[in-house]
Amino acid sequence: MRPMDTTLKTRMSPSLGLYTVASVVRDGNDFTFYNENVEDIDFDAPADLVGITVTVDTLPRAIEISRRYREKGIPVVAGGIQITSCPASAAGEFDALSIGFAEGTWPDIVNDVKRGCLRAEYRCVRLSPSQIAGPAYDLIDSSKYLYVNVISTSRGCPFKCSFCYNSCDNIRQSYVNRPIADVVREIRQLNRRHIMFIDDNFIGNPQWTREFLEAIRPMRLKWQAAVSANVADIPGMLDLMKDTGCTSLFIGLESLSQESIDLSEKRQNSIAKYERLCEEIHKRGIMINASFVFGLDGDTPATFRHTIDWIVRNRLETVTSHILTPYPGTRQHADLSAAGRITDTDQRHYTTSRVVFQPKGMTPEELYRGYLQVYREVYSWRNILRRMPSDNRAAYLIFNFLYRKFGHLTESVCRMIGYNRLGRAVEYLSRLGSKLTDGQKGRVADPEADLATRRSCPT
Ligand code: B12
Ligand code: SF4
Repeated sequence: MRPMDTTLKTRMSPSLGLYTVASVVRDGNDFTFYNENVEDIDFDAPADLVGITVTVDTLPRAIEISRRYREKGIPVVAGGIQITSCPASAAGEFDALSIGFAEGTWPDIVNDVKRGCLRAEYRCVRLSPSQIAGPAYDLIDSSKYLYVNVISTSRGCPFKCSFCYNSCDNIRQSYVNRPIADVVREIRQLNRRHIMFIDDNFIGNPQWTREFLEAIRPMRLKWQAAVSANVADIPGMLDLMKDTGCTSLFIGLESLSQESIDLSEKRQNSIAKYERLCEEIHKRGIMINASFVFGLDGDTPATFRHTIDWIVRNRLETVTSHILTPYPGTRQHADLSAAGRITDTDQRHYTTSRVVFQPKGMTPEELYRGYLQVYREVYSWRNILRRMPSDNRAAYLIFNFLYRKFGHLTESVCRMIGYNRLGRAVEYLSRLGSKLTDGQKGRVADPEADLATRRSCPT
């Protein structure tokens, strides 16, 4: 956890990666899931095969777990973002590595384990839309999490920002959407009126997004998603989002320095358009969760003050900050490594809350202090009140106070009543404060009938 986090962060939602692996080869297999953010692993429980999903910071722990199982003679396969981005970092630590999508590797892995001929590497870096599997939601123990109403509608991102895992060599396929009917079916299966789309980029193919939003319009959902900063440049997109129940958009603004943005090869971001972007989103009653990265080469100690003032002035409802972290396999990592600027190679520290490289425009201490200052000041009482929006006040106050300001108190309440119950209560309170939009009123709530009359999307 980062200094400003509580277990509300680590118990926010389950790892969809593992539940997707489970849904790929379901028949005739039993699964046990362990999430060490939530529970201990029972290493004595019987297993024929162990699969671990690995992100950058969890690699060292995944290696420890692997060793314990391998000592018992149980084969261990590692997959996920880190293994896909930088398989070399895990070489020799697992019996097999799964590079890319489980949909194309796991069936072979299971068969090969059964036949006793597991290979060292399995690879699937391209998928067609209909090959994308949905997670086995029915296997999730929802009592452990704040939210299980999380849905992934795509894989990848059309952009390749240099600090993102999407810039890695093994991420060959730039972007692929699932068939709309599959996602609609999943929403129905979850049976919830509030959905979080957790794609890297929900507008990676605007034509798909338009067709999808039209398909869910009759469901009268409230939803949120992550989008790239070009959302306001796509004609009609923000209006359609508003009309179909969008309450909040997560956007990687990353920096207020165009030099830093250009160095990150983030071509879709233009600082000159940021204020208009915020205005256009706010005008439609949608909240903004902006993400910033500090320590890029255009940043100096003055960056923090300037960014905080800008955030408050533009009344951004929520802000997520990161210290630039060079993920192995990314272009950023290659550049910093070549320049001899990586100062800490312990991946447990690669949580975006530690300085693991030598910044250019400030000292590592200034970067760390500035990062903490952003959280402290953006979420001060005064600034929470100054940033207050005119719409969605309930959701705004819940996030700013219950999650950020009084997270430890909320965490204690969760321990008493259960994380999922609190998640449900928050959803209910947020819905009270946001009405059905005009675009949603008077529509029949039968998206499948509606879909049948719609031409299928080419993606
Ligand atoms: C939702 C999400 C969250 C949620 C939920 C996290 C969770 N419990 O999983 C929250 C908000 C809590 C979160 C928190 C954080 N996150 Co996050 N998160 C995501 C996000 C947007 C989606 C993850 C997802 O569900 N994807 C959908 C599934 C289906 O895809 P998948 O996991 O890749 O799985 C596929 C393959 O990889 C493969 N696969 C995966 N696992 C395995 C295992 C085996 C055995 C096999 C065979 C195959 C396989 O098959 C799957 C199906 O195709 C990703 C971005 C992304 N696109 O993945 C970032 C991402 C994973 N997060 C990231 C980060 C940095 C964090 C934080 C550290 C942020 C912070 N500073 O606090 C924290 C860490 C919290 C923690 N330690 O638990 C980074 C990780 C970077 C890296 N290189 O490792 C990512 C990649 C974002 C990014 N673009 O940089 N996150
Ligand atoms: S827009 Fe976001 S998800 Fe896409 S490559 Fe850039 S940082 Fe990664």
